[in-house]
Amino acid sequence: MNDMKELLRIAIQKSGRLQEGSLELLKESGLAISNGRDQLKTQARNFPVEILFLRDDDIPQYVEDRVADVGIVGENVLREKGRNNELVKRLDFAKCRLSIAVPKGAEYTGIKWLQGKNIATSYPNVVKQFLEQHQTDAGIHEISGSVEIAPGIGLADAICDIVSTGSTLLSNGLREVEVVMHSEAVLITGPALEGTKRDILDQLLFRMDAVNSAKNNKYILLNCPNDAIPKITTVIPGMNSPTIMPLNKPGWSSLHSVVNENDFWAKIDLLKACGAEGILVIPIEKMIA
Ligand code: PRT
Ligand code: ZN
Repeated sequence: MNDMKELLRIAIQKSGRLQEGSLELLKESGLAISNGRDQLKTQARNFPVEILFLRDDDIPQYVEDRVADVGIVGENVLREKGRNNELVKRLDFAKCRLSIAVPKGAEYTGIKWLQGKNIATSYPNVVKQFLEQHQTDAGIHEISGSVEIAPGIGLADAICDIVSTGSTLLSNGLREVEVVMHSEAVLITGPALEGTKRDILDQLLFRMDAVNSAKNNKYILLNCPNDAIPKITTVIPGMNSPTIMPLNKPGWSSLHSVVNENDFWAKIDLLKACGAEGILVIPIEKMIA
């Protein structure tokens, strides 16, 4: 019998903006990994996974070529470089957008303003597709870094680059005028992953779901008069239904539930309006529906 254990090989960024978030997600999914400096690869001690550390731009190709089975990259890189890759899961970190920016003083009138102009970018394929979609013909000048200085030195009329807070654009006298795409870190696979590797990936995805739902939700405890319970239950129904426990004070209960991070503040206001008091909100570590 072949006792060589099959491993799922996961490619993540060696260093840069995706590295920390990728490692954190894998660790929170229960993988015991040590990431020494200058390591090219490492094996999880308690899960059949090997991590490869690579440049993010190379990851879609390595995954396609089966050097790695799955990878974590920005959606922007996937769109630019990926051909035979499948987006398996959005990972909810490294959020940014790929945008077109023009010099602050330019009288930008809309996408047609770009007609006949020159755009500097590290994302020629994405920009080409965007221009085609908007039936606009512009020159694309591919550069690999410091794209934001291109208009200032007369290399281009506009740029297309990653924007997060927008402060890089601002300090280079540029103004964001079109969002070409929104991006976040994503998990990708190559063509049709099967067998043991597929099973390992499914286990890992299950864990990642538990980690991410926990992050997006909070455990909430509050006190309320008993007659407010039905109304509060409609505001925070929880995973199944809230838990109700009597307070020592007649006519009052303690209600426990789960609330989503996104509409958290709006719900707190509603709960207060229903008569809730003593509201406690506690982080959840893992959440399995
Ligand atoms: O060495 P390697 O090739 O692996 O890394 P890299 O230099 O190509 O990539 P890296 O580490 O800079 O970014 C990796 C991924 O992080 C990107 O592909 C995006 O998906 C994502 N991401 C999220 C970002 C940003 N936020 C971001 N702010 N990538 C780059 N930036 C740049 C932006 O271009 C600007 O120049 O950061 C600068 C600051 O942004 P502002 O708008 O906050 O000023
Ligand atoms: Zn890169």
